[in-house]
Amino acid sequence: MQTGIKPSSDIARIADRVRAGERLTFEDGVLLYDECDIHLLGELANGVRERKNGRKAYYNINRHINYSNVCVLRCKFCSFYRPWSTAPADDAYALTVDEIAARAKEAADYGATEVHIVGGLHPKLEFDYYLDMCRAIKNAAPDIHIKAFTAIEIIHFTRIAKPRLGIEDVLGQLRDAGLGSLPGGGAEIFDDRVHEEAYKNKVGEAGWFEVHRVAHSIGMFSNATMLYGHVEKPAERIRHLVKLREHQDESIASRPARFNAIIPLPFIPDDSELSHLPGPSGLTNLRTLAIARLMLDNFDHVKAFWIMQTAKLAQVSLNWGVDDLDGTVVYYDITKCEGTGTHQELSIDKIQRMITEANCQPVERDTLYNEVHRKEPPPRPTKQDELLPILPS
Ligand code: V47
Repeated sequence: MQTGIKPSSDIARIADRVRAGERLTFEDGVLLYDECDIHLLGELANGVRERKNGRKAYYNINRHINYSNVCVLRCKFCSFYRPWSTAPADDAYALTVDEIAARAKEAADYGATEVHIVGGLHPKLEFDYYLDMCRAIKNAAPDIHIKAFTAIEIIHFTRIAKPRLGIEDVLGQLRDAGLGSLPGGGAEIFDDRVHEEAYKNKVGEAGWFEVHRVAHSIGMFSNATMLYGHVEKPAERIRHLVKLREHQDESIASRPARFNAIIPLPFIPDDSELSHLPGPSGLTNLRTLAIARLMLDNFDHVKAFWIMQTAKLAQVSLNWGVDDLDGTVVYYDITKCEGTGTHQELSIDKIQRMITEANCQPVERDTLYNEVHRKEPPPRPTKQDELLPILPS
């Protein structure tokens, strides 16, 4: 892509280093945010993407299940949680194990290879609920991969288990019950000031990394996220990415598993305590996805979660460093972009078309990025409203 805009000598030097496959520094990352023209950023990030993944763009057939919105934390950016109370809000909910298993089975019947399950820190659900959830899903849908529970939930489980357990025991028991890998949520921004300002009750950076360190040590893969566009500054985003890169270096060098993907998540202000803030622009989203690709040279995949990035921006980002869009999703309760409801779904045909329109090759993957080749397309519900709703009626 030729833009005709002459980069400053600093940016030109960074561009040369990217083209030579060299690692960028924290200062380089900050400069890219401050100064790099969006077209050059796209060219550079796309070059790295092509070195790692060619023109492939991955998606999966999955189902997100948010088991409960009751949460003790009260993070300011979150509009999903309902506080625990003896008189809970009308829309506070917790699905039963049977309801979750029924949704997983339904997903598997329609071709899903993964359920992605996260929820709030519910003060009354016991650790057995989460173990039973995994067992019931595996019973109902033996082949489905369970990617579940952010690092924050895992730490919560160490505290509610009776007797209390360490992280390794919690992960070991969940794995025996059927857990396959960890999603990347709950990372937010690894910075004390931002933590204090926006999610001060939440387990911080040390706890988040400890859970992923233990997961990688026992051979369990995971993802990483960055929630940006609220009270943090660009330099704090770069520091967050550098911390993830350092952790990934260690996992690659000394552990049997590592992070599969980075998922930069744009802050969606609606209905949160930070709803007075504007949220990041589309251009900031594109810039952040591209910079994540450039900074995280030891991550194989950069995912644009279309639910939060919007389908159109996610499509554009396939030429700005991104090689993965997440999946069909179907229901998502944590954020609702631009007035969408809980039913947020892209059909397989639609995802494939989006990818082809972006001049990429659609590749279905499983959770661990093995390619999935099907003889026939999976069955689909004849009518959408035949699907089980997210909440029991
Ligand atoms: O942990 C909460 C974030 C995360 C808001 O691992 C918000 O494959 C923006 O982690 N605006 C959940 N973000 C989503 C997540 C995820 C999504 C897709 C794929 C993967 C993966 C992980 O969403 C939460 C929190 O960090 N979040 N509220 C909000 N208002």
